[in-house]
Amino acid sequence: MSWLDKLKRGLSKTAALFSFTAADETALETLEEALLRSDMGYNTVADVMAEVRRQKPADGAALRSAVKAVLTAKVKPVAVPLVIDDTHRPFVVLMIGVNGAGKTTTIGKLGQYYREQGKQVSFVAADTFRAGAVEQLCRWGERTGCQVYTAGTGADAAGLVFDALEKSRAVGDDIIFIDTAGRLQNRTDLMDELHKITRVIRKQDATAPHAVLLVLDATVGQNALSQVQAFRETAGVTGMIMTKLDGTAKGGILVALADRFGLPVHAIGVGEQADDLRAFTAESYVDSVMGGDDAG
Ligand SMILES: Nc1nc2c(ncn2[C@@H]2O[C@H](COP(=O)(O)OP(=O)(O)OP(=O)(O)O)[C@@H](O)[C@H]2O)c(=O)[nH]1
Ligand SMILES: [Mg+2]
Repeated sequence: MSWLDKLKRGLSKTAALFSFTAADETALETLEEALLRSDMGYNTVADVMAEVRRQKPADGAALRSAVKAVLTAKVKPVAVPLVIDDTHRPFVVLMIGVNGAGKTTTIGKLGQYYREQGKQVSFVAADTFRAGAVEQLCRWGERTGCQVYTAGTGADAAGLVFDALEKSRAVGDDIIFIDTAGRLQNRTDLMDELHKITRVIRKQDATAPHAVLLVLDATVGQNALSQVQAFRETAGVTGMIMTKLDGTAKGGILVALADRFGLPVHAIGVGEQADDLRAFTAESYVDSVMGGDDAG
């Protein structure tokens, strides 16, 4: 099954609602409901509806293409790939997010991707909080041929990060991904730990971290908004990766996020395997939300 098929399968529950036989009030109501069900949120839906109405679509096909155009325009500005600036060696990427969002898995996938590009990549197991977290990242290291820096469960995460960056620079890594413990956005103690990690990174390289990636689980729907809000303020998020789009009908949340924050969405997760990560593009995303491959 192709990744687009996986994505469509996840979103197909909403997709069926996007074929219209007319552009009348009933169709517009159906459209509004479909957008709300995809977890786009009231404000964004109201905005989309207003723009669609302004275009005065004459029939079902015109309505469908109007929706497509409006959604694509909203999402396009945030479809920005992650750029690895190779003047930084290593390019330091800090991965953050709530528990279970997919941080560790996404690091594994990114490691695989950049190894295939010929980069020398390492990981830091700075989730010293959850039992099993170090081992999980080590398995990804073995699978992808990336060095993993560890200090074991219970160790000081910031201390490990400091040492790992020093070693990484010494061996000439191109990229280093720092895995962190999952933390709820309202846990100030854990948010403080994140600050401490950032401070320690800057001691090794004043320009780092070069990317702070917030990993978001698409299946949480509207809750993603408060996660972005909190992590953006406390951790200086530079971009996002949305996971689990293969298993959800709530993919509309991405439009709400684009609308509200305008932060780059670098990639999307469409499964649990090493190659289940895709660049995020507006067209394929909107196609998948709307059911895609018709003339509309
Ligand atoms: N279907 C699907 N599952 C995913 C995806 N990304 C991650 N997962 C699964 O989600 C679960 C949690 O992933 P982890 O990578 O451990 O998440 P985490 O953010 O590191 O979790 P903590 O370290 O506990 O905070 C695992 O079972 C992953 O296999 C995805 O894109 N699609
Ligand atoms: Mg993890």
